[in-house]
Order: sequence, then structure tokens, then C-alpha cells
Amino acid sequence: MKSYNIDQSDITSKIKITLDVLKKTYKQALHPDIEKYLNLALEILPTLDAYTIYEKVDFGKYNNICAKILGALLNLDKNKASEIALDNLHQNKFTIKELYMKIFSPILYELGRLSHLNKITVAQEHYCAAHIQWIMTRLYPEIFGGKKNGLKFIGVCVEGELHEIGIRMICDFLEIEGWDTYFLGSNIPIKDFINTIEKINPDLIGISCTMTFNIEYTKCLITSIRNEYQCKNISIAVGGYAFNLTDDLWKYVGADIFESDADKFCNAIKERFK
Ligand code: B12
Repeated sequence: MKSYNIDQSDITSKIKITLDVLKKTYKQALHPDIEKYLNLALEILPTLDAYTIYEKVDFGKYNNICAKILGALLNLDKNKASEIALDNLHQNKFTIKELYMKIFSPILYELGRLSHLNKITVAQEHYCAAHIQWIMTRLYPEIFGGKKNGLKFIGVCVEGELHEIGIRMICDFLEIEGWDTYFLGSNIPIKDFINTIEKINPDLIGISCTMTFNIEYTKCLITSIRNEYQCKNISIAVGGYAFNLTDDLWKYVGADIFESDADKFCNAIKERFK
């Protein structure tokens, strides 16, 4: 709050007013949880700044390399970031999968945290995310062209969803595992997606959803796919930040498979498609 110049007393009084208005408007009909959570917020607010972690995170075993890559990216130095990542990869310090899971993903989550705390600019956040993707592209010669297993996968984000790095990682992992993958990226209209499914006839589809407001679109997309005669038997997997927040949300949208990250997903589908 401090970094946004928001005064705590301002939020406290707004919550109190909200509670008051809700009580007066809905009287007995007000769900007890609403009052419970608003009171909880009032209780927690004064202690919040003590909680808030402003210091740098610890990336564990990969702390040194993560800090170097993140530092280079925040300094808008894509070449240095790429050199650190690729040199260490080629010296076998880690695999491509580790680079994605243990270095790029935590850096991206950290970017979200820093941007949420208003500690970095929007420009820095965009630059860092864009150039992590640039480094991923530089890895394509090593990811593509391996021995194929005859299975096909299409990876997509629903219409309105712009977070595509997660599903891109999923596609790259499967490509490494021998799948033939079709990464369609962000914001794909339902009609176009169904056309592509009909053309490719994949064994598995992966839909990624980060923003909770896109959960209903995901459900709608899955229903539309199931309603198409040619597509109705294709297995559908979902994942992404929004699904990681709530247990069993994947069941609500009608998916067949859910896993919380690329590693777990690869292992789970190895079992299903052996
Ligand atoms: C980069 C980024 C962006 C970029 C995305 C660029 C791109 N080309 O993808 C841009 C700038 C576009 C962006 C925009 C926005 N963003 Co943003 N963004 C991020 C950030 C920093 C990183 C996202 C990321 O790539 N993570 C790394 C990947 C690897 O993680 P992942 O997606 O979870 O994927 C893993 C798993 O979930 C899983 N998975 C993913 N997909 C699938 C699919 C299947 C089938 C399976 C099985 C598994 C699976 O496997 C992946 C690898 O293990 C996050 C921070 C965060 N905590 O994630 C915020 C974040 C997601 N963004 C956020 C917000 C608020 C926004 C905006 C609303 C900002 C704004 N005011 O405009 C917009 C919304 C745009 C939209 N409509 O979609 C919030 C969301 C908060 C919330 N609870 O909803 C976050 C959490 C930041 C924050 N702390 O506030 N963002």
C-alpha cells in the first residue's frame, strides 16, 4: 500500500462503509461469510505492512543464476540475460526443462510480485517477459527436430487471455517428449480454434487460463468443442494460474485433465498416452 501511496485509514473507512451499507441493504439476507471476511480485513489491515515482503526473494538452489538473469533483464540488457542462460545451459549446469521450471517461471512470478508492489515499471515487466520468450525462441533448434512419437497436441489460450508463456512452456516440454505440438498462443477465438482442431485432429488439447474472469470463456470453449461432432472425443487438458488458485475448478469447466505445472503434466500424460 505504501508504494502506491494509499493510506491505510482510507481503506479501513471504505471497508467500514461497505459493511454498513451491506448490512442496512440486505439485513438478515446478508451471508455471514461476507461480514466475517470484511471484519477479518479490518483486523489484518493494521498489521499488513509488517507482513509485506519487500526484500528480494530466495530462488533456492538456483538463486545465483535467477538473480543474475533477473538483474540483467531489469537493466534492459537482453543480451546479457540470454548469454547467462544459454552459456550455463550449454555447460550442462541445468536442462532446458530446469531452465523453464526453476529459473524462468520463478523469475516471471517474481516479476508479478514486484509489479504488484509497484517496485518495477510496466515497461520493465513487459521487457522482461518479452525477452524471456526471446531466449525461449533461441532454444528452438534444440527443442524441435527430435524423434517423434506420433502424438499431436494443440496449446492455446482462450479469447481475451494474453498470458501465453505457460502454455508455450507446456508445448515445448511435449515437443521435447516427442509430441508434434501446435502452439497457437494467446487470445484465440472459439471458431478459429475449432477449425484448427478439425484440421490437425490432435490427440490432446491444452487450454491455458490465467485470469479468473476467463474461466467462464474456458468453460464455454470446452462446451463448444464437445458439441462439434469431429472434436467430441478429443481429450482436453486445462491449466494456468487461475486453475492453480482453486481446487477442482478444472472439473467445473468440464476438462479431462489438469496439472498445476509443466513437469507434472508431462508425467501425467506419459501414463495416459503410453
Ligand atoms: C508476464 C505477465 C503478463 C504479460 C503476459 C505476456 C505473455 N506474452 O504471456 C502481459 C503484460 C500481457 C500481462 C497482462 C496482464 N496481467 Co499479467 N502477469 C504476467 C506475469 C508477470 C507472468 C506470467 C507468466 O508468464 N508466468 C509464468 C508461467 C510459466 O506460469 P503459468 O502461466 O502459471 O504456467 C505454468 C502453470 O500454470 C502451468 N500451465 C499453464 N498453462 C497450462 C495449460 C495446461 C493445459 C496445463 C496442464 C498447465 C498449464 O504450466 C506452466 C509451467 O509450469 C504474472 C505473474 C505470475 N504470478 O504469474 C502476471 C499476472 C498473471 N498478471 C496479472 C494481471 C492483473 C494482468 C493484467 C490485468 C494487467 C493489466 N492491468 O492490464 C493483464 C491481463 C491481460 C489479459 N487479459 O490476459 C496478475 C493476475 C492476478 C489475478 N489474480 O488475476 C498477475 C498474477 C500479476 C500480479 N501479481 O498481480 N501479464
